[in-house]
Amino acid sequence: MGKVEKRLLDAIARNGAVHLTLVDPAKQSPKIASEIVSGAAAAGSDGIMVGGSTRAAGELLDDTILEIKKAIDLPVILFPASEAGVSRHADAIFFMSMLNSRDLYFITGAQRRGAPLVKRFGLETLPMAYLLIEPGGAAGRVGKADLIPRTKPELAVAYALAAQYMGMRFVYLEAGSGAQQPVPVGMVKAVRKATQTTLIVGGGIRTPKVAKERVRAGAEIIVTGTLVEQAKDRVAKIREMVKAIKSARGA
Ligand code: 1GP
Repeated sequence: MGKVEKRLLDAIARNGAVHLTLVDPAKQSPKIASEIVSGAAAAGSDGIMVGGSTRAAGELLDDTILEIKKAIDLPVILFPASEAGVSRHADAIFFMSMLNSRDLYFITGAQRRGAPLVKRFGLETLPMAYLLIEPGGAAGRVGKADLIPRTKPELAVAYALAAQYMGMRFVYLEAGSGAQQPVPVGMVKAVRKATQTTLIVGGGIRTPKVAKERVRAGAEIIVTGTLVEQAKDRVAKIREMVKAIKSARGA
């Protein structure tokens, strides 16, 4: 296990759950991205995920990561939409497969193309199953996902078990960025109960209450993107979110 994974697991062991801040390089300049993550770090977020859009690539991706790393010392984990989302400047990469895509490219194609680069850059890999739940948002559309219905937790469980049996250590239940409805609590609970992987939940989580319910149901990593992009009083908003996530298990 690499350093970043160990740091995440240690933080989960200490606090019950952690918060990751998602930054999409296509949505703001590298300078603004560094301001966003400085706020997130001050508020107690545990790491930064970079990616989430097909335009998050090349120089813009590299420059965003370099600015982020200048500003803070939280781990920076790539969250690539394709092989173009690999950067030598990150600390680690969610080496992910969208198991419920209808397109082989998102299951093994991008991975085959990206793997030699990951090796060349010496990036730490965090093997992750990326499961798209209704409504799925842009990630679901772009990734041609056969969306898991909100009413079918058993289907999410089946995919998550398959991921575990294939050796993936992380499962991400994704409702899509900006989703009106986050992943249902019952689905989080069912996946938690049936599997031992580290469980990530994201998409449409905007309030501490919604985050807390999902941590109590078994999520160990909560991802928010939109919240940090939009918030005027960003640090206060993330601080409330982080507090809810880290106190959820004890309370
Ligand atoms: C998207 O789950 C993440 O990949 C974050 O979603 O932007 O809705 O927080 P939000």
